[in-house]
Amino acid sequence: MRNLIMKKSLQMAALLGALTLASAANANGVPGQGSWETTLLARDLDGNLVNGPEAFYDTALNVTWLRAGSASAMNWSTAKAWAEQDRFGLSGWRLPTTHVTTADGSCDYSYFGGTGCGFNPDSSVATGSEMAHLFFQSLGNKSRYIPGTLDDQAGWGLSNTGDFKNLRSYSSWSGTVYAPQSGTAWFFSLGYGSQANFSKDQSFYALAVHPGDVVAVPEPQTWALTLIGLTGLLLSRRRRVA
Ligand SMILES: [Ca+2]
Repeated sequence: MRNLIMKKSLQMAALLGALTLASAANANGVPGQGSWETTLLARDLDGNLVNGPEAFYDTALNVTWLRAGSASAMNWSTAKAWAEQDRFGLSGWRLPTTHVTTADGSCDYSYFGGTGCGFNPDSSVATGSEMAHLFFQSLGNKSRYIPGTLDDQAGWGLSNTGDFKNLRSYSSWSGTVYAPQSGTAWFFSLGYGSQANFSKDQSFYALAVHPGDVVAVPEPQTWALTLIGLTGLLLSRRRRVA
């Protein structure tokens, strides 16, 4: 009975965590915290090095994260459409996925010995969700509770946003639908280091990822200019030889 009450109150805490807006962090990355400095490789996708990278190749997950998260909170369908739009001449972008370990796809509370739901969810490459890996491993952030306890953890929250833009201390949609209730989908709280499912009508933020390493795709015009440049170079060389 006590366990049930505790579980209910934790579920409530997880939901509150999903809805509470702590801040819209956009600070510089924290050196030495997490692996982001070596595992998130800057990718310039717009051919302009002055404005910085547009994405980061995640060497651990083998996906490329769009540098800028969504500017606003959206319901799940809108967030999915936002993530899946073509960018830099490239299709195939998507919302991050959640790895669900239970047979029926339901919640398996991590603070009761499970892996997929609540605070401190699995963040491993093989069996964790992509956002959990980003939050815990790459950026070295901490969940609200000390793993296996109900005690607040010093320094919990989104203390490191790496070099991302619009990475907010708020919930972010996963592209994975919650199988037992198709009207809901998984989310990850970048404020509390927790994940669960919530009604698709709720407004959450979104991140976009692309499978593999996305490198700059030159526009046809750029190719043409490159060819003209090379042809000119060859001609001038020939003239010099002659
Ligand atoms: Ca750029």
